[in-house]
Amino acid sequence: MTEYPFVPLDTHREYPADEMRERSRALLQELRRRRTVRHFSSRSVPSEVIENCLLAAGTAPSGANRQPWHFTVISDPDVRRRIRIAAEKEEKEFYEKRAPKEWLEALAPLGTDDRKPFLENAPCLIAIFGVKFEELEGGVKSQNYYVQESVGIATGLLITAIHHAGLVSLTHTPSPMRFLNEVLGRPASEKPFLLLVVGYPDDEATVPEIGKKSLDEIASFI
Ligand code: IYR
Repeated sequence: MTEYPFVPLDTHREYPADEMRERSRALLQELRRRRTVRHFSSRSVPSEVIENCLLAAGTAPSGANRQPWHFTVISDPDVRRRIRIAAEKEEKEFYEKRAPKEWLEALAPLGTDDRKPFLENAPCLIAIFGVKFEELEGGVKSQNYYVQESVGIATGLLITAIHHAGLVSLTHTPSPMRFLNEVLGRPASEKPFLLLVVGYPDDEATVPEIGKKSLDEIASFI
């Protein structure tokens, strides 16, 4: 059993109350500008920006610090096409057969359907996997913990970093997503979490006029 050395916390910064208020307000305003976008330009994105955003996602807390995530960045047009074909096949089943009426009614105002042109138009797809266990030397399995929670937090940071860099994203969840393992050559120990579509918005991009819940609706203080 190895123990980590413990070192003084020297990265924390405390701000005067006014500055803290201002910083919290500024980040709120910045995040309020984020919109999920479904219409992408084909303009390519700088790879260093994507790399930095992935490293930002990788700062997320995780169960036992196992960092149980894997990101596959797909810019190859042939692979994007294969993903589009496989995703549209599943989505057709979903919209025509699998989805309960109530679910379809919830989606109707957003105008989504089984066509996913953004999987080919956008310059960058990031397939996010939760790593259930690592295979160590000699076939020994090392279990990961709180994989869904950890990968969810990392994905939130990734979306935030992408927005902060001035790009837009779309969380796409074709269901089921197992085809991603096959297309991207990932092992069965990795479970697809979601597909993040990343790029610049198309010049004609529109977004639905929807709002976010108020503080009263999302929080209680006792
Ligand atoms: N996966 C489908 C359906 C879908 C489901 C939810 I919940 C959404 O918020 C949006 C879409 C699709 O991507 O179209």
